[in-house]
Amino acid sequence: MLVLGALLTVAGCGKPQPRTFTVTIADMAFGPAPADARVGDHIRFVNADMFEHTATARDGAFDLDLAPKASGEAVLSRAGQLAFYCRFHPGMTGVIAVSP
Ligand SMILES: [Cu+2]
Repeated sequence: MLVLGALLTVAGCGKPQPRTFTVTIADMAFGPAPADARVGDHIRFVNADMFEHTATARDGAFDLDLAPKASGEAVLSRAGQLAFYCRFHPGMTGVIAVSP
């Protein structure tokens, strides 16, 4: 019992586990960005559209080429406002607020 208690304490003190959020692309637009993303979390971009799109970070952090019905994943590596867009359709934009 003492050992179990110690293990639980250690696990509870660790960094939060990275989570994976999904941003769906449909009808030539990025869906809503997650509201509480943190550094280390993953963003899964799912292209549900019938056109090819990209999910491209303006700061160069990632550049995912997404064929129709394909998906790709990016890791949020630093805090701040992460702006992204589609290289083929510059009107397609989004922003994720990333907490430290
Ligand atoms: Cu596009």
